[in-house]
Amino acid sequence: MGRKAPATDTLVLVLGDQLSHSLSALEASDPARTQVLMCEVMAEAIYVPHHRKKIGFIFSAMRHFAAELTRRGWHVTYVRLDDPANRGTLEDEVARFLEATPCKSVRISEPGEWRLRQNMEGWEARFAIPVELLEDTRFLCSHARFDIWAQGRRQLRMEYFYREMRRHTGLLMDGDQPAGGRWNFDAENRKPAGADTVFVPPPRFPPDAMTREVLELVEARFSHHVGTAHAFWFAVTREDAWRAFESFLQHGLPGFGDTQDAMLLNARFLNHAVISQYLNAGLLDPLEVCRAAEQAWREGHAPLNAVEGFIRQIIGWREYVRGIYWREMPGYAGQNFLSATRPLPEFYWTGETSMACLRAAITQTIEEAYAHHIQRLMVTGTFALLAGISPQAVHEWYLAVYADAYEWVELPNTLGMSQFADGGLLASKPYAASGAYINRMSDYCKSCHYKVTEKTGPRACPFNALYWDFLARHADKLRGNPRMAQMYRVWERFSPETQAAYRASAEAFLQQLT
Ligand code: FAD
Ligand code: DLZ
Ligand code: SF4
Repeated sequence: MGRKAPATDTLVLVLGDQLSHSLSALEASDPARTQVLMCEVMAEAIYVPHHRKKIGFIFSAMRHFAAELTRRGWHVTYVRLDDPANRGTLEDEVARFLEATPCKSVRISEPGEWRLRQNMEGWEARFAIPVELLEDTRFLCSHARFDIWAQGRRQLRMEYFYREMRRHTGLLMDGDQPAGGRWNFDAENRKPAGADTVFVPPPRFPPDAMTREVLELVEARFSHHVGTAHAFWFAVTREDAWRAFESFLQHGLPGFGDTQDAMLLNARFLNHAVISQYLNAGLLDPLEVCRAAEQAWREGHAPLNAVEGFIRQIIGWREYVRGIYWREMPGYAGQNFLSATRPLPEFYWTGETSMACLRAAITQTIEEAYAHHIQRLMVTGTFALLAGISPQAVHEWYLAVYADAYEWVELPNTLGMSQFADGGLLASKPYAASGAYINRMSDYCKSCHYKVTEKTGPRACPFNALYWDFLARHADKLRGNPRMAQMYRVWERFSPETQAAYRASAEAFLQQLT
């Protein structure tokens, strides 16, 4: 700080999840006439109590990216969290920079969260210079394109959006037809993992001096946040993130589809890519990873069901939830279709519970700042749904604990897909399930205090009674859903005594939960 530049420069603010050299704000700027500002600020680290590994990852990746920008000839000002002059918010740091270094305008690629966008929309008035918010072109579907697709549709189903994105990107297309003659190979995916399946975990990158300094800072300033910064292994540069992705291409991608929904106590990552934290922070480019996956199939290194499944997650789900987020905010965050109000149980922050599935998913989350999709959806998510936990409390937890969590992607997944709080905008039915599902897809139940085959009583798997209690509690809202009709017919065939036993068992469990 302190260099007086002539007021001819543009200030480009680069956020902690915008670590891409192809960022629209950088591409639109001339390094010779641009001041780049990056700041570690307390407000972004604590608006939810982010996991210590997540803060460590973001700060270290920011510092490495700032150094790369400088090497490429950009004039970068980097504000550290412990800079005594640090004013603690992005807005106040931009103000401080402009006081010392007048600029003629500010340019930013749009942020990924609504709250920050709202805040930035007031900056022009405060700073009395133009503030330009550019589209984030790292996404494959612009806001306008998503709105055109969504316009006039009764239901916004991902599958149809995904087909549009296949045509738009040309990925896995043979002319105007899907490769292999089908858009979706899910029917061949989602098997339990055999006990003898061998999984290669993601590569671990030992922290360099820059990362070690960040981790010390995180332990000193955020020791009250969930997790630990110790045993840190994330990549913090694009180069290493690409190495991690190449390891997945070689070892994980061929079996990706088969074990997509499996869960195992001793294999935390199975065949998952473990790249969402890199994609979302900007270290990896979504189109580039999808093209590499397609090439792996075309060269015979991975089967089509796996590659199609992987590409669908990225150009389908990832883009689709972002489209929903920006279309539905700000009202979306407050939705609570099932009027769920129970506070989040304390064990979500500690992993201390007798339910082996939740203990595994939460302990892993605390240690790694990572859990794979089915752990998030069908273990921590389904339990919260069945137990009637406030979707806003669930949302804050997911946003805090995962290294890949930013509201644009986390909120629709949590509030919509997992908690059905949007009443079915995103998912056609709630992801409710009894213990049988977890037992089929995992080895968790074998070591559980509870018995998955027991339906009621103190040692019965809590998911069982909670499942039927959930259906009974929400019959007025869910009975008419055609995809729930079959389960309601089963419930209605139970004798009044059986129904009462389920409900009493669920009630007893929920009482001790609070
Ligand atoms: P893989 O299983 O290997 O999938 C490959 C990639 O596909 C991921 O890296 C991710 O970029 C993308 N992807 C897969 N599923 C989704 C999805 N449903 N939505 C968006 N992208 C997807 N993902 C986040 O990136 N950030 C979040 O904050 C987040 N919160 C979630 C909360 C809940 C309740 C649920 C059910 C899912 C959430 N997801 C979130 C989606 C998904 O769980 C993660 O993207 C995935 O687990 C990341 O691990 P991976 O890289 O090993 O993914
Ligand atoms: C998540 C995060 C954290 C923990 N810290 C910072 C920070 O200090 N500086 C910064 O520019 N960005 C940070 N981020 C990422 C932002 O919160 C993110 O850019 C917004 O949530 C929009 O997606
Ligand atoms: Fe989870 Fe129930 Fe299985 Fe225990 S028995 S691991 S609570 S599903």
